[in-house]
Amino acid sequence: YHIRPEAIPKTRYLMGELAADKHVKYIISIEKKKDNFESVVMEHLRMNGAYWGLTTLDLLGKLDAMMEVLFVGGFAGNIGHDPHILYTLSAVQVLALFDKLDVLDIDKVSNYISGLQNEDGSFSGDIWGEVDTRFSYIAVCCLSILHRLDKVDVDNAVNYIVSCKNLDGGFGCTPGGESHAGQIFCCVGALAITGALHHVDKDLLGWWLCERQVKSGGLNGRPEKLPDVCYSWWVLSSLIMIDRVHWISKEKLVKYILGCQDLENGGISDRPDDAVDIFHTYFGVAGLSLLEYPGLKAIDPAYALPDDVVKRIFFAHRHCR
Ligand code: GRG
Ligand code: ZN
Repeated sequence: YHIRPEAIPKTRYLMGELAADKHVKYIISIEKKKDNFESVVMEHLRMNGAYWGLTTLDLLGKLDAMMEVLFVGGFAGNIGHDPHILYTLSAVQVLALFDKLDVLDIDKVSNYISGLQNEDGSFSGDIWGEVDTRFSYIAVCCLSILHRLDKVDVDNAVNYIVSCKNLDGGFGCTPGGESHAGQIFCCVGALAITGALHHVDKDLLGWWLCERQVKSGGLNGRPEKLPDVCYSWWVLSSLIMIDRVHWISKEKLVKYILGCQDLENGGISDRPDDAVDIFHTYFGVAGLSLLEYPGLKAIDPAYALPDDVVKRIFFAHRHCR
């Protein structure tokens, strides 16, 4: 994409406020420094990086102002890499952000996804067959965005997710797998999208999730673990989907996220004083959006896309279906 850095205003920020234009600058700078260490490590994740960076810009209200996108559809992590359902979702999300879903061969993409469903309702991530509730979420989310949920056995997909539910109310990767906030987001998100949230014990899961808030105000992903900004997404979106967000302190979490900013060069890290990255910058801003931080667009907790984008997907193009 083409960038106009001169369009970014220069502001000095105080601790305790969101350094919005620094973060815009940071996101844009990543695309420019394609061969530094972080970029090489992240190369296989470029499609996910595009989703994290571009969604953050949209939440900050800077998507249109900053760039035009020259986008060629592809569903691998990068050009020339193997396809995987993880990158397929990021590609679909990026196209949804730009209202360009029509460039897709929707039958081809939805056949690829439905071909990954197994007998027991689970989904594999690619032809190599690893099974994980992350892939159930991705399949359901992608097909819903493409209006093609009818291409898979939704009841069976729901049954598999329910079989990954634990006695503590949480969910794991596979049946019997330990509850983890990331997997909980995937399972609750997929159940929300398919209208099957009645399978969740909201009080039990809400209790487990709100116990993720630690003294500093941050959230961890499992008992006894360190807090990390990305759980502001995984935990908070789940709490919102089950109507239990008032069980944590929003003020303390806002403070924690703001304390993980690099106020000088932009970007957000997992914990205060760690190095920033695009993944935590996205989850920090998305978390603040869920917390209704002023000046940010609202984000949908199940689709992980701005509310206006989700509205456009399900209402604006009704006549096309
Ligand atoms: C559209 C937002 C969105 C996601 C797509 C890929 C995916 C669907 C979801 C991933 C869910 C997941 C498993 C997130 C957890 C990521 C993470 C921080 C893992 C680290 O786990 P550990 O055990 O670290 O290494 P902890 O924090 O427990 O010490
Ligand atoms: Zn993290």
